[in-house]
Amino acid sequence: MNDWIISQDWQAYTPAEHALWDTLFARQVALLSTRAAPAFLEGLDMLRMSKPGIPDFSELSERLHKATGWSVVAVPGLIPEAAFFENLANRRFVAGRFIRKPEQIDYLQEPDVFHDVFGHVPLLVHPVFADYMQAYGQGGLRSMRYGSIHRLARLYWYTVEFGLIRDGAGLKLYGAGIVSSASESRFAIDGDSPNRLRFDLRRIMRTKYRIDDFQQNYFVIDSFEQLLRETLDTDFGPLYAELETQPEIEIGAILPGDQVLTRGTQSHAAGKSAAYP
Ligand code: HBI
Ligand code: FE
Repeated sequence: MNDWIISQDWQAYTPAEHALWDTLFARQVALLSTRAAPAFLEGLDMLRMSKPGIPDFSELSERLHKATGWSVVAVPGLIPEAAFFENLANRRFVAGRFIRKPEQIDYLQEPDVFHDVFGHVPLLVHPVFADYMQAYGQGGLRSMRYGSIHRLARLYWYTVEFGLIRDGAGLKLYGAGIVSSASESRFAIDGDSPNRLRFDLRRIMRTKYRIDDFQQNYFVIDSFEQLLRETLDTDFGPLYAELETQPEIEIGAILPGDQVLTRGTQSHAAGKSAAYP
C-alpha cells in the first residue's frame, strides 16, 4: 500500500518559516507551562523541541525512537484514512511538512508542521499514550471493515485532538488541537463557555463534532492508562453494531447520564449562531 511518506526536505525551509515556528513556539510555551499536562511538557523537553527553528524530523525521530519506538515522517497534507491508520499502527506519526502563512498564524484548517509536530509529537514520548496511538491505528484499520470509521474519528477528535486530563495537578490540556492553538488553550481551560464532561467512550462515539470553531464539549480523562485500557478492553465489532441502534448526540448537548465536571454557559457558541444563523 502507498504510505504517502515523502522527504521533509528540511533544507528548503526559509529563515522566515523557521522564525514563524519560533514565534508560535514561544507563544504556546508561555501559555502551556501552567495549562498543559506534565507529560506533554516533559515530552517537549525530552525531544529538545526548544531548539530554534522547525525541527528536523530525522533528528526528532532519533530521540523519539529511543523513548518509545515511534518516528515522525512527512506527508503532503491530509492523507487517506487507510494510510493514516496503517502508519500509526506501525508507530509512524505522519506530519505535514509545510508551515502556515504568517496571516494564518492564529488559525488554519489543514494540519501544518506546527500543529502536527508541536501539538502531537511530545506525548508520543509517554509510553502509555504511545501505545494508545498505535492501538488507535490498529482499531482504525479494523473500523474500515465495519464501515465505522466515523466512530473512531470521533474518539480521535475528542481525545487526541481536543482531550483534557484531570490529575492531581487539576485540569490540564493534552489534545493537540488545543495545545497548538493560543486562543483554544485559554478557552478550554479558563473559559466559562464550554461544558467539561467525564470521558465516556460510547458516548463520544455517538457525538458529532465541530471543525470550524472552539469545541462546545470537552471530555476529561483521569489518566492515559484509562484511555488505553478502555480502548483495549472494548470489543469494537459488537459496539459498532449497538451504536447504530442509538441516536446521534449533538455538539454541546448534555445528557442525563453524563458526568458533568463543569456546566458551561455556552455563550461563545450562542454568540456565533446568533451572528450566523
Ligand atoms: N492525514 N495527515 C493526516 N493527518 C490526520 O490527522 C489525518 C489524516 N487522514 C485521515 C485522518 N486524519 C482522520 O480522518 C482519521 O483520524 C480518521
Ligand atoms: Fe491533529
